[in-house]
Amino acid sequence: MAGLPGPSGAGAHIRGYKATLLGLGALTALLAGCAQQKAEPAPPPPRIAQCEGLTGLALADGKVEAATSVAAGKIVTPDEGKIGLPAPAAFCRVQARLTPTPSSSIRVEVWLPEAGAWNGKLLGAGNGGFGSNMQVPSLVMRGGVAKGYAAVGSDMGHVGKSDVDASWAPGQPEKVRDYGWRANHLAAATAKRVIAAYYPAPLDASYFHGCSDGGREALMEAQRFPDDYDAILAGAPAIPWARLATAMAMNDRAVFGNPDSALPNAKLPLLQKAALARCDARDGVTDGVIDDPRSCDFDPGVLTCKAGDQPDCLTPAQVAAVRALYRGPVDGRGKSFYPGYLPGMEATQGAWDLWLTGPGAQHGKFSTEFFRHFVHGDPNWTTKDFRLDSDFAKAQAMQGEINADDPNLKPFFAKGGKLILYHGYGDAAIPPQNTIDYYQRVLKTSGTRAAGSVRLFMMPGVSHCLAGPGPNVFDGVGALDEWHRGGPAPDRLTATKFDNDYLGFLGLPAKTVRTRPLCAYPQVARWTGGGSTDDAANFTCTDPSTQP
Ligand SMILES: [Ca+2]
Repeated sequence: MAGLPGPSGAGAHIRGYKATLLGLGALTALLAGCAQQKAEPAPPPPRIAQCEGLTGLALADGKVEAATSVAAGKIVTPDEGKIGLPAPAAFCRVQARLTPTPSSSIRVEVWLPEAGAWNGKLLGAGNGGFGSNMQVPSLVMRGGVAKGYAAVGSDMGHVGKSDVDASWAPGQPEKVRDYGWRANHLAAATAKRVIAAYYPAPLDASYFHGCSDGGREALMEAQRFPDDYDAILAGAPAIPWARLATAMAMNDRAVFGNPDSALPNAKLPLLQKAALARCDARDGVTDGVIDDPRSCDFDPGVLTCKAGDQPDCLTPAQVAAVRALYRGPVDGRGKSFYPGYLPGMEATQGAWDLWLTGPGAQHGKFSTEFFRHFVHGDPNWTTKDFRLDSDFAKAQAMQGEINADDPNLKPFFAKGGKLILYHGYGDAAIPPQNTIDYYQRVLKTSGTRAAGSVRLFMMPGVSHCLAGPGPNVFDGVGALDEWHRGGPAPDRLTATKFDNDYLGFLGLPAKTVRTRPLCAYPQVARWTGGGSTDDAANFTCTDPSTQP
């Protein structure tokens, strides 16, 4: 394992996965345009058995710039200057550049396991935040290659300082389209052409996995390009972007709009402790996790200071801010604008501190970047300038390129497509209720095939996409694969809590702390009453109305 970054190095590498996995979000007017973008099927290229021989391969919208054999264990650095990770197996690293329009420049990588190790399938990987690099997709691709998948990812067609940077967008409508929907669609086509050129056997199946913005990208593929993938795994989808970004600006104002309402990190444990004291045991297991925090009737008003501001209580302004975060933003008539966040994980590292309340919290950063560069074209705009009516209307006007909340998945389901959605109940970036709402709209809108084609797994105690006190690492792609190959729709998956969830996610050495079933919504996991509560075997998936 020479050269393997230690846990802290890998943790640093992955922090982007938590910090920046956000996404943009609906379009109908562009569908006709999308259809026009579809290239005519190209004849299969002549087969090239040598990896390096793929260099220069012509693609519909570009070419392969480099193809390099990578030995197992060699450190692969997807982005110059960033930390790399060891290759889990030998593969051929194909680097392509696509230029579907004169102002486009989409970097695509396809990672091809050796022919004898290839499982015949393709795994597409989503990005985080505003894209702009290969960091997040490379993690998913790495996991795919470890299991024999050919894998593909892209930088979504632009280079940014980080995936919280949208300063590349003004004056670049084609780059916004590349980010919004085109890059992943063309990446899928690129991967399929490279696969046809390299392997003697034909492609058997293709899947896509993304979380946060990657979840939005996953749904974009299901909604607009139903032929790209056979089955899709969408985590914590960032939809619809205009509403989400607006809600983020409102959440930022709820906390930072008044100097008295800002909530120091040191006070977050007061909230978590009080919420757990009220609701943790109700699910039958006192484990530091509220199984369905939507049912927890915790009011932060019980923590109100008797007088002044003390470290062990909240000021009335802080109580008001926390209530606003739980409730979610409301419009001028008091009507819910977007869902709120749920009690029980306020003090979890990487949850409220990172997203909602800490210095430089991501809600403020993402909403500022979104409104500055996608909406107003004003690099000086701040959330202090935010006005709900005018800003939301302007945001909606541009969201057609990036939004992916169309619940009509009939074409995807009609061809046999399968969709698994997942979302952590402790997510402080994108509210979990938003995904439950989307799932229910899909069932209502997508016809009789929907019930047999989509599953939702809500994850108790799980933060944004990954980590948290609840079991959070699970084999979603494996579940897609079994389902696509004719198995029954998944109703129960097993998730693991590791001592280091990032290492566990990457398949690197980590210690299992606890396993627990994830149950297809609306079912919940209930302890049978015997055996360890740290072992998934002692839980059943059951109707939530049954008493623990
Ligand atoms: Ca519990």
